[in-house]
This record gives sequence, structure tokens and C-alpha cells, in this order.
Amino acid sequence: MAKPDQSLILVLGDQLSSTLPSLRAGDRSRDVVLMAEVMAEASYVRHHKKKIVFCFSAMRHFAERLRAEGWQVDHVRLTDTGNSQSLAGEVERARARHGISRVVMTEPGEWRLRQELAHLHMLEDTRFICSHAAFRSWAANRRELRMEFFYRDMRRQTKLLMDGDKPVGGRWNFDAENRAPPRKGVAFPVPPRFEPDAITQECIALVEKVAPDNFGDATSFWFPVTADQAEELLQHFLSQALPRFGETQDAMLANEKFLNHSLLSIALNAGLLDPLSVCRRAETEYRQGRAPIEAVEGFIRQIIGWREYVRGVYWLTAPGYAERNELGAGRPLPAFYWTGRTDMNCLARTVAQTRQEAYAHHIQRLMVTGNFALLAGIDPKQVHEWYLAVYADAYEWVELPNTLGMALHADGGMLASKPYAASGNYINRMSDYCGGCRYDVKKRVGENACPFNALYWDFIDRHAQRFSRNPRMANICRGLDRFGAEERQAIRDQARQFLDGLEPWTATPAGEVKGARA
Ligand code: FAD
Ligand code: DLZ
Ligand code: SF4
Repeated sequence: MAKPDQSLILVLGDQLSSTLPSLRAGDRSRDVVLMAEVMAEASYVRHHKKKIVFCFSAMRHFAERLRAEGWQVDHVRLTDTGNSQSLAGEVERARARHGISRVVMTEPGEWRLRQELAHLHMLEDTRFICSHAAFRSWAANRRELRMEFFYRDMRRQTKLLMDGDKPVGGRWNFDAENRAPPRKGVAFPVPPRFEPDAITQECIALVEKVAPDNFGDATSFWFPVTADQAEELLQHFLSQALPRFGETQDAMLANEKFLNHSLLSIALNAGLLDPLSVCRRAETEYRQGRAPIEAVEGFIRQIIGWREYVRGVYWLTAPGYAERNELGAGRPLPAFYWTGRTDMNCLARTVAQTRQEAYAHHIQRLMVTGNFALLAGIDPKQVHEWYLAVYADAYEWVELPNTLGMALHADGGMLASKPYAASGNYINRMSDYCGGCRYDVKKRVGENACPFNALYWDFIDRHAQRFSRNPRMANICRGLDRFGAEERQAIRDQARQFLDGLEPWTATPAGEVKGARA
């Protein structure tokens, strides 16, 4: 029998925050919290095994925490008898079980679920710094949306790194001091690993049972699955990696997966850490002289700038954004995105790391796998699905704008003013991948020429008309003129031959991914 005014509070797998608006609005002596592991969420893309383990384990730990705090939690497990395997279905079953008609939730992070659950009472997600209304009003009447200007507003609003109304250090952005090529012989901090406890081990076994053919490895799992563990990772980052965060932000090293990156996106996106508090903690490191401004400003910009900005763009443009394909790219995703089998060392290494860790840092995502997909003209939907599946921090609100907008330029420049396209030269400068590659990064055409080189110039050539109208690309387009007609044709032929030789990824009608076990 329901108590008067009793509510069912639905908490999703990426809403694991004690500050969640729906929990704050609830009453633990009266309401029932519903959490549900369902196949619909575990399979809307073929998630990396570690991503599912993380989500289920973090959900189970959060349910325990809420119980310890006095909440009545109804946690439905994936294998429970009668599980309808969808969130809407579980809400209906729980309503009947508890005799409660009113269901409250914090708005889901993605369009798909917001549609599915639109009949429930939704509260705005205040864990983000910029509300939907504030982003809409910022974007209104702007000819172009640029992160840099949005970011300055976020700095003013949060007062992070501000001296009165002026940015600390006299500049908004210290990127010119950051992003150096990797230096030899520099040691990197070793992030803490969180050994799977009994709950996580159960989730590993479950995932191996229900998703045995999914990409990746569920064992060697080390992610934080509680707020306390996320706090430990944050403390490690602040004291060990933040001071050199900016300097090595764009570097890639075959034997260093994490460099000075924070690895915090997984915890942040699931709600185990609060983004604004993380930024305030980073600011304190600067104010107390333990980390330089260029590192701290660079880190804070990623969170209150990029993270908030891509979420704003996602909700401003949903659901149409996912359909955009301004460059008319239509080639199927190559099989090596799943198998890692390619002679291109940069790609083989990035995919291997992704398979092992469900993590790659930003430049690996943008300038290796993303850059290749951009240059090769891979169908944005297939690329989007891949990124959404393979990274443990991937939810559509953050992944889609990064993939379609930043990496593939499929939105025609709405999110980023120029395509992040680069030849092998960039990868060679920023990594040590090329030394171990069978291709020659200095060669543009010929048998062992680095494929990125011909693909790059072929890409510029194919889109020269469009890009020459872009002031940030016009110079690059003029670079085509230094090739004679014969060389230009040789580049086109080289690119065509390479692309024609790529084995496409094919999924069987049952959804089984060819090569995914590799
Ligand atoms: P750090 O380098 O330590 O950065 C600190 C924090 O800043 C991150 O934890 C993250 O919260 C935030 N951040 C940095 N860059 C971005 C960005 N471009 N957009 C949003 N937040 C950012 N990030 C995701 O969280 N989920 C995704 O699914 C995702 N998909 C991506 C797909 C592509 C094609 C690209 C190019 C980038 C994607 N990113 C995504 C952004 C970025 O690569 C990751 O946030 C970052 O690599 C996470 O690792 P980290 O925590 O060590 O980040
Ligand atoms: C990612 C994920 C997975 C794998 N499984 C579940 C689940 O079983 N139950 C749940 O509530 N949430 C899950 N999630 C997270 C949701 O997919 C996420 O809330 C939406 O993508 C909105 O961001
Ligand atoms: Fe990648 Fe080309 Fe370097 Fe090989 S030579 S690692 S393909 S950039």
C-alpha cells in the first residue's frame, strides 16, 4: 500500500550522485528508489565489456550506499526473473509492485531515453554548470557557436581562475604554452588501480556470460566504481599529474597509455564526481602554488569549456544532429576499428589500447581514429556507433558532438571552425608511433608511403571548393597548388587504391560483429 505522496525515484546508470535533483527532492523515509539493469541499455550499441562492468558495478555500489543512508532501494538485476529488460518496462513493474503511481526522475542524458521516458516527471539535471535555457540563450542570435567565447562566460559565471572580472594571469587561454611534442626520458605517474571487489567480480562474470562476444576484455578491470574511489583518483591526479597536464596534453606514446591525463571522465560522466568541485580543487592547486596556470587553466577549460559546450550543442540540436553528414561521407567502417589488424602502427596501437582499457586519450581519439575516419570519408553514423560502444566514458550527449562535430566535421563547422585533419607529419611530431611502423611517414606516394599523407591531400583536394571559403583552411587549400597535375593525380590514385583495399566491417543480421573476438 502506497504512503500518501509517495514517489518512485528512477535513478539511471549515469546518475550515481548523492546531489541528484530527484534524490534531493525526495524523502528517504517515504519514497522508493528504483534502479534497473536492463538489456535495452546494455545493448543499444555493443558496449565494451569494461563499460558494462563499470556501469553495473557502480550502480550496485550506489544502491548499497543509498540503503546505508536510509533509502529504500529496489534494485532490479539483469538476471532477475520477470525483468522486462527495458527501463520503461521496469518502471511499470515497480509501480505495480509498490502501488505507487507518481514516478520522478532526473532528466536522462540522451534524447533516446528522454523520449522513451517522457511520460515520467522529470527534473532538470543540475549537475551541469550550464542549464539548457542558459545555453539556448547564449546560442541565440549567434552566427557561429565558438567554444572559446562560451568558455569565457563559464569562467565569469563560476568565478574560476578570475581576479575580479579579469582572467588570472591576464589571459583566458594558455594553450600556446601547452601541447608540446613528447620528450624522451620523462617519467609519468602511475594511476591507482582499484582491484575488483566481490560486487565487481560478480559483474565481470555476468558480462562474460551475457555479452561474451562484445569488444574488449572484462578482466583486468581497474576503474573506480564508488565516489570514494573516484576521489582517490582525483587526489592522485591533482598531486601527481595536473602540474604537467598541459605540457603533455597532445602527446602520444606507444608505451604510455595515460601520460598526465586525469582519467576522470568515466567517474565524472557517471556522477561519481562533481565537475564544478573538481575544477575548484584544481584551482586550489594553482592558488597554492602547486601547479602552474597553463596546466590548471587547460584542465579547467576541458571541463567547464568543452564538456559543457558539447552538452549544450547536443541538446540544442537533438535529434537532428545525428543525421548530419555535410561532407557526404559514406564509406563503411573498416574492420580494423574492431580487430586492430592493420599495418598502420598508430591505429593498431590506439585500437589495441582501446580494446584493453576502454580508454584512449583525446588526441588518440581525435587525431588517430577520428582523423583517419575523417580523411577516409567513413560514414558518420558508423563512426558514432563505434565511439559510443568502445569507450567507458561514452554517453551520447558527450560522444556525438565530439565525433560528428569535432572529429568528422559532419556538422559543416557548427562546433569547430575547421576540420581537425592532419597528415602523417602531425602524428610523427606528436608521437613515437611512426618509428615502429612499416610505412614511411615521409613518403606521400609509393608502396610503403604512410597512408595518412595521400589520404590527407586527397581529402583537401576533394573538398577544396568548400574549404577554400574557410579563412582557416584557405592557406592549406593553396598548398595543393605546389603539386603538379601528375603528382596530384598520383595522390588521388594512391588514396583510392588504399581505400579500395580496406576490408569493411560487416555485422551479421543477428548483430554479431565479424572479428570482434579478435
Ligand atoms: P583529460 O584529458 O584528463 O581531460 C579532463 C576532462 O575534461 C575529461 O575527464 C573530460 O571530462 C573533459 N574533456 C576533455 N575534453 C573534452 C571534450 N572534447 N568533450 C567533453 N569533455 C572533455 N569524452 C567523454 O567524456 N565521453 C565520450 O564519449 C567522448 N568521446 C569522444 C569522441 C571523440 C571522437 C573525441 C575526439 C573526443 C571524445 N571525448 C569524449 C572527449 C575526450 O577525448 C575525453 O573526455 C577524454 O579523453 C577523457 O579522458 P580524461 O578523463 O583522461 O581526460
Ligand atoms: C550505459 C548503461 C548501461 C550499460 N546499462 C544501464 C542499465 O542497465 N540501466 C541503466 O539505468 N542505465 C544503464 N546505462 C546508462 C544509460 O544508458 C544512460 O543513463 C543513458 O545513456 C543516458 O545517458
Ligand atoms: Fe601512422 Fe603513418 Fe606514422 Fe605509420 S607512418 S604510425 S601510418 S602516421
